[in-house]
Amino acid sequence: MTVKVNTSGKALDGVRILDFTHVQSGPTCTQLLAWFGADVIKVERAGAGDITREQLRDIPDADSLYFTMLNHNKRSITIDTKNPEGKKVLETLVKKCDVLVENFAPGALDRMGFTWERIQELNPRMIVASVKGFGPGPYEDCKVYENVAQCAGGAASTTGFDDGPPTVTGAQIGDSGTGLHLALGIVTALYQRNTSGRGQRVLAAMQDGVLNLCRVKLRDQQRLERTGVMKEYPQYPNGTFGEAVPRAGNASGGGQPGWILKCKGWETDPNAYIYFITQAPVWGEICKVIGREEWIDHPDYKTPNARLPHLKQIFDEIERWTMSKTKFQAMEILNKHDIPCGPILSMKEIAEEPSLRKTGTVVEVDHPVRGKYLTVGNPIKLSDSPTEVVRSPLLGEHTDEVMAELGYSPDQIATLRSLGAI
Ligand code: CAO
Repeated sequence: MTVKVNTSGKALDGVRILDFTHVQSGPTCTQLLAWFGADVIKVERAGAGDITREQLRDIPDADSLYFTMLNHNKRSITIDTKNPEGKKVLETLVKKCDVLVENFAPGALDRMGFTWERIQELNPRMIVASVKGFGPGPYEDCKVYENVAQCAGGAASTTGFDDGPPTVTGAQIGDSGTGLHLALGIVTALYQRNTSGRGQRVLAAMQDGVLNLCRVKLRDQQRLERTGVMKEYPQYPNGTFGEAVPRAGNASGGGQPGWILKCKGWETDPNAYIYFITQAPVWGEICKVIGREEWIDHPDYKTPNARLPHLKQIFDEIERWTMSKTKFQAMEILNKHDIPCGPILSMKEIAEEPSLRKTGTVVEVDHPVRGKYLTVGNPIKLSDSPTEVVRSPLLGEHTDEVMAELGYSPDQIATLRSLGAI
C-alpha cells in the first residue's frame, strides 16, 4: 500500500470547524486548530459578535487585543441562531463541518435546539466539543470564568505564600489550558473517526483541566497524609503542616529544591530576580560558584537529604551571590556550570526578545483597523506544517463567502440578511 505523505499543506487541511466559541477557552482551542490548517468558521451574533471584541479596548472602535489575540486564522460569519431562518443556516453548516466547538453556559446549545441527538441526525460524523466549567456533579450547571476554575481546580489553594491568602496565577490555566486540552480531544476524536466513521462528544471541564495541571499538588496531598511533613516545603523544619497541602511560595514543586532570589538592581527593578535550582548533581559547582567550597563535603550539606533542613540558609547564602550580579550575568555564569536557573522576565523583555520573534513564538500582525500589534504565535511547532499567523477577522467579514460556499445564492443571502437571520 502506498502511503501518501502530506508535506506541502497543513496538518489539518480539509478539516472544517464550526467555531461556536467565545471569550477565551474555546477560542484558544479553535485558534490552535486553525494554526494547524483547519478551516475555522467562527459563528457570531450579528451586530454584537464575541463579547471580547469590545472588552478591554485600547483603541476606540477597533477589535480589542483580547479578541484579536485569540481569533487569528479564522473566518467570521454572523448568524442569529435564534431566528428560525438563521437556525436553518446553522443546520447547513452542521452538515458541512467535521467539528462543532462551543463553550456556552451549560444548556445553551440545547436551548438553541442543537442537542447532541439533533446534531447526530444532521451529521452522524460530527464531533461536538465543549468546554464547560465543571463536569457532571454538583456544579455542572454553573457558569465559570478563569479564576473560578483556578480556585475550584486546586491552583489557588496551593499558590502564594503560607502567610497570605489563596492566589490566582497570571497563566490562564483555566481558559487557555482547557482550550489546549480540548484541542487534543478533538484531534483524537478525528483520528478515531477514521476507523469508527462516527462522531462523538468531547468534553473538557475547566476544573478538570486545572487539576490536571496541578497534579503535583494532589501528589503532595497524599504524601502529606502519609508522612505529616513535606521536607522540601518552606514550612519545614520550623513551621507546621495542617491537613491540606499548604502554599509553598516559590518552592520548586519537584525533587530539586529551588527558590526565587534577588539579583543586582532588585531595589528598583521589580523583575531583577532569578529562579535558582540547587540540582543535586551540580551541588559541588554551586558551592564553588558562590564561594562556599567547604559545603561540598560538610555533613550538613553534602547530600540532598542533609540539605533539606537548611534550605533557607542555603538560599540566603546563594542570594548574597546573585545580588552581586544582574539576572543575565548570573545566568551566563550559572549556565557555564550547568546549574539550572532562569531569569524572571518581564512582559516587556519577552515582547522585545529577538529569539522569540525568530521562532514565531511572538509575532507582529497587521490589522486593517488597529494597525500593528504583537501576539503569541503557535507554541507547538510542526516541521511539515509551519504556522503563519493571519489577522483575526472583522465581524461577519466572511459571511457572504461562507454562505456562497454553502450553496446560497446572492439573492438568498440578501433575503436572509433582510430577515435578520445573518
Ligand atoms: N445567535 C443567537 N444567540 C446566540 C448566538 C447567536 N449567534 N450565540 C450565542 N447566543 C446565545 C446563547 O444561545 C445563549 O442564550 P440563552 O442563555 O438564552 O440560551 C446566550 O447567547 C449567552 O450564552 P452564554 O450563557 O454562554 O453567555 P454568558 O455571557 O451569559 O456566559 C460564560 C459566559 C463564559 C460564563 C459561559 O458561556 C460559560 O460558563 N461557558 C462555559 C465555561 C467557559 O468556557 N468559561 C470560559 C469563559 S472565559 O474563556
